[in-house]
Amino acid sequence: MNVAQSIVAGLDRILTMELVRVTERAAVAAARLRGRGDEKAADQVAVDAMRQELNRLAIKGTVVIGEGERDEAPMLYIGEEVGSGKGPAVDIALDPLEGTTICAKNLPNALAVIAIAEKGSLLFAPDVYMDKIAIGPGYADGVVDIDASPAENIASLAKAKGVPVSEITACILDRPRHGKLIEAVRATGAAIRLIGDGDVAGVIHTTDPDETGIDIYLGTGGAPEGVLAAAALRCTGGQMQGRLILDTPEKVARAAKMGISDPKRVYRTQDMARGDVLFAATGVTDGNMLAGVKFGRNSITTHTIVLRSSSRTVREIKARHQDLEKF
Ligand code: VTB
Repeated sequence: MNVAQSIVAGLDRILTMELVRVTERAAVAAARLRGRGDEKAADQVAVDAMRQELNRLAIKGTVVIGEGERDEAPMLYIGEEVGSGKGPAVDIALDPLEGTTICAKNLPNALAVIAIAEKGSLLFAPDVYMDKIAIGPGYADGVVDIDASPAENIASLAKAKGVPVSEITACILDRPRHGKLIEAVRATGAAIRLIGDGDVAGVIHTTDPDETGIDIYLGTGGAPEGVLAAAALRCTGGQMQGRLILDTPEKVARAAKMGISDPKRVYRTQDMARGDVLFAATGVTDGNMLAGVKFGRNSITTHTIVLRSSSRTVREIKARHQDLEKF
């Protein structure tokens, strides 16, 4: 390792812990508005809180996946410069409240999420749908394929896992557009966990099937959420493939403006999140992997997972915050 590399590695290590504060802060803000039926308000407080904490980090960050285009999001918009400006140039993908509806209804798996990567290494994805397939670590490359049928993928995964197909559970967003997919998966005998929102969590859940009960994620969701999930999988291992759904000339043109010349391209995990990647997610509501924020009489408890691709370290941080003024 040369000097420059060791400096980068050192900065990364510090940033790993710093990132935890960023998602913790956003999660606590959103959690205060859990179950209030107001998606927008919960999202807004999470955005404010995340931005405030992010601007304390010693980075020269550019938001590449954010709250929207500059004209539609006043804060954390795509292209916004964040951080103190003193430090490494990094790309940032974020979702201060992934699952605004989940939070508003106080259902499982709402998260505050962020990924940081070396400049130029996160896919600059337009806000369109992405077809996604993901499985956890420990499988040979190519066990599943976005172009294979659901039946083929599930049979192949079951074989690789050494279990009957009936012991495989697929996670799918509960949407009318997934009617055929759901039918096809059910026909195999596999189980489905239908989720209302939150496919970043859905994809990440494939990385720990023993804990979450999810073996495979299938279906279409937001492309920005796809990049965030890919960043997590880069750190934990696991395989993800995604293809943007550019089904109108307008979407093809929008993607082209962002540098996407092949509208049919299949992106693998490492195509969506290259180089050194850090990822953090804090639970807002209780979920399969992360507990939600707990408000005690004199303290607030948060549960965060923080990942680093270069070392493949998976840290879970349960924090009891007693200085409540900062929240
Ligand atoms: C998913 C889901 C998100 O958007 O990506 C979904 O994970 C896709 O859009 O939590 P539709 O709701 O149109 O299906 C969210 O629900 C919101 O970002």
